[in-house]
Formats: sequence, structure tokens, C-alpha cells
Amino acid sequence: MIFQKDIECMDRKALKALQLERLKKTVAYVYDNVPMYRERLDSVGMTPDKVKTLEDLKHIPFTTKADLRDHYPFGLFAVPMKQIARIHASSGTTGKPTVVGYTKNDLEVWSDVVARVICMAGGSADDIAQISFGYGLFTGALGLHYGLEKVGAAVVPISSGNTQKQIMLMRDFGATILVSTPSYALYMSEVLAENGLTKDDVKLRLGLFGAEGTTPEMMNELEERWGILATQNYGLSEVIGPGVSGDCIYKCGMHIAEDHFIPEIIDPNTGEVLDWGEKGELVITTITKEGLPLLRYRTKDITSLIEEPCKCGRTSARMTMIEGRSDDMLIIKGVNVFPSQVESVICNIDQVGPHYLLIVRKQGFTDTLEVQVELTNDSLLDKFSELEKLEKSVKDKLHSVLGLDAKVRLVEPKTLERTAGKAKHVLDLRGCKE
Ligand code: DLL
Repeated sequence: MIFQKDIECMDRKALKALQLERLKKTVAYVYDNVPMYRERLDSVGMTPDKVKTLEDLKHIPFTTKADLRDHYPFGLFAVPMKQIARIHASSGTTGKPTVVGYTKNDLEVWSDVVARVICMAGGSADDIAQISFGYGLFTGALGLHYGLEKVGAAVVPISSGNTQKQIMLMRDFGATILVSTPSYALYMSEVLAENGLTKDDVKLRLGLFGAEGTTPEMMNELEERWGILATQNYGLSEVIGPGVSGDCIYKCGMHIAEDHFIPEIIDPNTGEVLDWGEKGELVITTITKEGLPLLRYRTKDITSLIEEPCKCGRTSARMTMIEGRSDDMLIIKGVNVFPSQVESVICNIDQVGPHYLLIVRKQGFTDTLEVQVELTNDSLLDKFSELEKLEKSVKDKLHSVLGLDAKVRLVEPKTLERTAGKAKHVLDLRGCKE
């Protein structure tokens, strides 16, 4: 039974009682087994016996990525190594990766929450799922892999890259589900077209996309290009990997597995807890994990929480599409800019997109933003005045959304870099000598 109605549609009062019971256990568990947590909890007087209500959570100090780095590789594990059954890591762009460990039971919970996400998006044992995430230390591929197996789908662990082969096998095997980052699904659709094929030549019906930011516009684009229902799911290695939350078929916010993770929203600057519905940084406390339990982990992801019940019948809280990461937010001439805002604009202009790159430079004391965006076809290339008009129109639309003047550079189709994993949309050259 994959739709876990008793949990997913639980009365919220009962759910909160379950969360409190598990929170108390977790605080006692980390106090006894993780020296960093014992020290931290002692330092604020939050010994386990002080946790009486869910509101007491706010008295517990945050955990950050820096804590994981400072205790690299296994210093925050709460069990001896012989109980660790799997190790994953998220690739830091610089330095050492963030290392996470799972006990056998954690792996069970993980495949369970991923199975929920698949099931709520409409995946079932009738599906053939092509997993085009890179296999390895990244949690995306193996996370979805075990969840899909639990659902009973036939799994094709093709991994990422070799896009021609992806298209060939997608057709030959009749994949009905594609699992990838949104940006790789977009690139694959281009390769499909380059092969003279359309969505009618494949059997895909559902996209399970995640691991990077996206926008409603990009999801619509993917639905059109592939003829699918494009859903997204969210998670992060530190917390478990994919499976923290996911879209149901109504796509009105990603349902959070609240029986395992307690979400909070905070002001990223002050750390103050915000009301549900307000936008801020997502903070997660794990309440069932054994290997690497985390109290109030700061995800850096900007979202808001919805508590009203969903049309699908699930009562679990939902989180809105991630607007960006607080550390991805660019401050240009004092204005806050998220790459997702640029994505929304360009996806709504027929002649350009959806690939783009933001380049930020410092000229003298002034920040400048250049937005490189691809023409959708090369028929405009030798029509100077039309190109100029288009450039101005993109610039105006960007200005109205960002409140900032950006230099727009229209580039030839298929010239911006494609990736098989998480897309990189920003090149911040401030601080570099060009
Ligand atoms: O990306 C886990 C995952 C894999 C989730 C596959 C969903 C599907 P990390 O590599 O540790 O783990 O990166 C976590 O990726 O903090 C977000 O910033 C971003 N992210 C993940 N899912 C989404 C999403 C995996 N649906 C970081 N929308 C997170 C926006 C996402 N950002």
C-alpha cells in the first residue's frame, strides 16, 4: 500500500501530537548521542526534559551546513559506523562535500517517503521509469530508484548524460515516467526534436522533476514539449535526499512528509520564526532519523507553507515552489534578484529562451547585470532591426519585474551551456579580474 492514507490524511491535531512525541524522542536521542548537540542544548538550557510543546522548538539553536563541514566527515552521526548502511554526499562547489549517513531503518523511511511522492504525482506499478539523474553520491538517483521500486514501477537506471541514448532507450523501452532535473528534461526535449521526433514518438506521461529551482513557466514548457504532467519534488541530502515533499496531481504546493520532518519558516536575516503563509527560509527538524538526525536545519531555500487541506484529500502541509536559495539571491545595485524571476520573464516571450545565463560584473563601483538569452530559432539572426526591437522588449520586461536595468544579449540558438545535472544560471564575476 503506497498511498498511506492513515498518515497522509491524518487529522492535524493527531499529527501534531505525533510530531511532539517524536520531537521529544529526537531531542533526547541527539542529546545522548551527538556531542555537538549536547553542548548546544546545554548552552541554552534546552535539556530534553524542557521540550513540552512544539512551540519549544524555537528555543533550540539552528544547525547549518557549516556544522556538518566542521564535523566532517562523520562527526554528527548519532550511531556507531557499524550501524551505518549507506553514505551519500552533496557536492560542495568548493572544498569538502557534505557527508550524510543512513541506518537500515533510515533507508526504509527514505524509500517510503519517496514512494509517497511518486504515488501522489500519479506514478504506479504500471509505469516504466527512466532515471536520468546521475547515480553516485548524489541522493537524487538512488533516492528515486528505491522509491520507484517500492511503488512497483519498472526502473531504468540509465543515469545522466549520453542524451542520444536516453532518447533511443526512452522510445525502445516505452518509458512512461522521466526522472531528472527540469533543465536536463528541457535539454532532452531539444535532442528529441533534433532527431526529428516529437512528443508523439514517446510514451512519457509523467515527469518527476527536482533537485534544482524551477518556475511555473518552465514546468508548463516541459508539459508542452513532452506531453506530460510535469510535477516536482523537493529534498536535500542533509535532511534525507528527495522525499521531503512533492506535488500531488493538483500541483498546488508540495506535500511535506510531516510525520518525519517538522517544517518552520524563518526570516533568513534575523532567524525570527515567521507565520505560516509568510515567505522566508525553510528550516527542517528530522524526527525519525537515526544516522544523522538534525535539529532546525537551515535549508537556505526560500518558500512558504500552506496548511489548508488539499483537493487530493491529504492534510499534510504544503510548501510553495522554491523561489530561490538565500545564498543564490543576487544583490545588484542594492536590488534583490533571483534567477527564477528572469526565468519567468523569458519563458513568457516566444522568440527567446528558455535557456539563460546571468552575468554580474562590477564596473568601477557599480554592479551590472547582463542577461544572455537564446533566440528560439535563427530566422531573426540577419534582421537587425527586429533583433533590436526584441532586445528592447526583453529588457523592458526584465525591468518591470526586477526593477533594474539589465543589459540583454541575445545569443544564437543552442549556444548556452547545457547540463545533465543541476543547471548553473549565474556567473558572478564581481571580485574577479576579467
Ligand atoms: O537535490 C535532493 C533531491 C534530488 C531532491 C532529486 C529532489 C530530487 P542536494 O544535492 O543536497 O539534494 O541539493 C539540495 O537542491 O536545498 C534546494 O536548493 C535544491 N532543490 C532540491 N529540490 C528542489 C526543488 C537534492 N524541487 C538543494 N525545487 C536544496 C527547487 C530544489 N530547489
